Amino acid sequence: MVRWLRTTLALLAIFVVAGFVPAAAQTPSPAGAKVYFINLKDGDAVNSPFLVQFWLSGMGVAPAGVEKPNTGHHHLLIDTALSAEQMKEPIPSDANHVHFGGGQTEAMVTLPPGQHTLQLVLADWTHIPHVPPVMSQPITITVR
Ligand SMILES: [Cu+2]
Repeated sequence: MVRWLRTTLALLAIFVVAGFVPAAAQTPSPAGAKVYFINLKDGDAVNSPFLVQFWLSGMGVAPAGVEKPNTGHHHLLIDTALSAEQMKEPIPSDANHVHFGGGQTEAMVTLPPGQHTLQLVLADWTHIPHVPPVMSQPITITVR
């Protein structure tokens, strides 16, 4: 028992010294889960502000902070993408990464004229994308 404790403490010390922090756990998604835009498709032209409607199949929507299997909340990526590293972390919150932590399934979006890319990403109650990720294809739209 004492030896076990000593070994455990030694290992912990090594982790601390090495700066090793286990990554926050990612939540599994069920097979076949999909998220996509209902009312927009690649190549569309819109007037700003415009409505964006989110569809989710194979999973449910739950507000941020509510831990429940096979659920998540929507995120809209605007003119950006998540790197492989970012896919394992809470999604940033800024003008390019919009959270719908209240469980919203649509939003009015205001963007300046020009081309913009939009992508939907579902993430778990702590804002971390699922494994495998549940995300739409990015679409490019033109704001008139
Ligand atoms: Cu979020």
